[in-house]
Amino acid sequence: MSFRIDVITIFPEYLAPLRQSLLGKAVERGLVEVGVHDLRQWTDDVHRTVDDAPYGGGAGMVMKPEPWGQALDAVRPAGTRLVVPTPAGEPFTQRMAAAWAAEPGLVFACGRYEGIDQRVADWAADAGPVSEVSIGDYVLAGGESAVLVMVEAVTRLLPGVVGNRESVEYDSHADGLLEGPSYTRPATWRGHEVPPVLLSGDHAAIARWRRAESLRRTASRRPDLLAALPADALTDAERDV
Ligand code: 6GU
Repeated sequence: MSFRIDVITIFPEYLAPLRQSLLGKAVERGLVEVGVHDLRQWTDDVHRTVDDAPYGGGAGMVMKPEPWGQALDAVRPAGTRLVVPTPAGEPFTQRMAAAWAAEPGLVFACGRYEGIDQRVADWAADAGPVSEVSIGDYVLAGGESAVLVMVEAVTRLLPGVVGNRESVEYDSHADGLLEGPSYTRPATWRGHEVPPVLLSGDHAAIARWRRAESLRRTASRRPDLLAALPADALTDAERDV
């Protein structure tokens, strides 16, 4: 069974990268199916209107619910998770990506302007899970680039999409820590040396060094991640570093 991804957007050409690179190969190999749909095909007026002024006043435009209702009726399989990218959503995480990768597929609803009439997400929750998610604390013009980010994070976790399972298991965030630095040949480059332990052939020492670098980098760049680790995630010695 392949993982099914549908994206509903007013900028279908923005999603062209879904058919390239790692994901494009997964599509060619039948591991992933992708459908990109122009929301305007579900408009009824000559102007193909998808937005209107907000009730209560204020800046910007809100996406009308009717085209979204028809689009989701046509595109969303019963029970499939609906993902709505929005800067007002809960943070998208590696944990979420892993959970979603275990589902049969995903439908993404890309909002533009000031977002989609809230009743769309509220109504859609009767037919299956709905996730309103943000990819970070900054504002994008629309959800399309966030969908590219989330689809890449999810699909690389699907069985067979990435050749090297280990490279997925040891990624930054897989164990709640950032990955430490990596090196390749030459051993000396422009006066900078590769850390000698990596040339030692002592695999236990290398594993200890990598763990220490991972902790050092996380403490320096993402102290919030260290603080959020479960109580048993660090040894007493590690906690003191
Ligand atoms: Cl998911 N959408 C938009 N429009 N802006 C964002 C975002 C999503 N995540 C962060 N900023």
